[in-house]
Amino acid sequence: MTTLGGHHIAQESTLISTLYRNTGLLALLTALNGEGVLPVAEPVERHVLNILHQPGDTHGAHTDDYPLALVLFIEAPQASGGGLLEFNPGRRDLRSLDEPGTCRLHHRAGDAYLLRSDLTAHRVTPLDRTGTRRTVLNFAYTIEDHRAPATDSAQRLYT
Ligand SMILES: O=C(O)CCC(=O)C(=O)O
Ligand SMILES: [Fe+2]
Repeated sequence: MTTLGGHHIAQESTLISTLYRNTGLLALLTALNGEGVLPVAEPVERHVLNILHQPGDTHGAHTDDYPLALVLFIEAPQASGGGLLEFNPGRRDLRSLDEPGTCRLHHRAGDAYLLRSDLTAHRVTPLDRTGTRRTVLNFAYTIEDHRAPATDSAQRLYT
């Protein structure tokens, strides 16, 4: 997997940083979430690019530092090509992904999903073909009174 942190994206693209803070988008996310959704101030993790581009590339099981992830699909393989999102609704423990109830979803370029990503373990299944790419923008958002991230894993992945 190749990643690009938000600080690099902001240097190269005003479009993505502007879209991230778009008031209409924030209003939509607040309506969907049922409570106020706020942009993340931290520059590395607030909007990142993740590219799976080699057979076997995967995004392993984890939970996110911030409460909400809006994932926008720029490129995606066919459902048979891997790159499927897996999560077990309401389950935070990583083992839940190997237990009954796990959802496995395919997305196409142009799709997006919103996930309560700090409380839901999630991962992306390995790409299984050459010549396909799965490229997503992940916009992280927070909510009032959310505590600061407890680990440095995002810094290690994106800087
Ligand atoms: O690519 C995806 O669908 C998930 C991305 C993700 O979990 C992340 O960037 O933290
Ligand atoms: Fe995530």
